[in-house]
Amino acid sequence: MPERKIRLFVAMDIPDDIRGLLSDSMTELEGTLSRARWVKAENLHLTLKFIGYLEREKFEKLSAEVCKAAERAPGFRARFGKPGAFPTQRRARVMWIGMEEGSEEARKIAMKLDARLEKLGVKREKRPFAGHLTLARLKEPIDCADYLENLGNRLEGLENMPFDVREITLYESILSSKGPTYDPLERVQLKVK
Ligand code: 2AM
Repeated sequence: MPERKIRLFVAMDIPDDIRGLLSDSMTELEGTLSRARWVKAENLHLTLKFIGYLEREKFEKLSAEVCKAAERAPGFRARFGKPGAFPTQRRARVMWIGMEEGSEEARKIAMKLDARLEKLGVKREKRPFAGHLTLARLKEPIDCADYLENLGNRLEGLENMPFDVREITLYESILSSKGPTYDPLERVQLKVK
């Protein structure tokens, strides 16, 4: 891809204690599910808007639109819940953790971003927003019901770990043969309630 374009997305970050808990459980499961590409602990995030490749000269305008969307969206309390899979548990391609609290607020931010960034030529998301934290991607679809149950037991504590979301982050995604690196370019504060 030419240097004049950068690959971007907007995400919600997660607190370090949750990152640590997820990372421990993922490491324990990794050995039993080798056909999966597990997300590196430092890369865990909840995507609000995937932007894709954008011409560098449009970056300032895009960043300004992300700021405007954030300014109008109040900070909120979030809590992760149970693991799940897309498209279904029996033919899973992606394993994730769902949001027990805060999904409506996250959806509203995603909608605002979708509408604002369309003006800059970013494709609107066709699928309904489903806030999720991706843990693993499968090379081929598998029945992952047992893994999800196992994961759910290990991650029971998550439901008692609420956290405040006060900002969103505009990331550059740099792809390489070693996997993606996510570079935070801007951290944007949400509206103080
Ligand atoms: P996912 O967790 O649903 O897979 C950075 O690539 C992030 O953007 C990923 O976490 C991914 O979310 C999300 N994303 C959404 N649509 C994408 C696409 N078409 N290509 C790559 N990533 C996408």
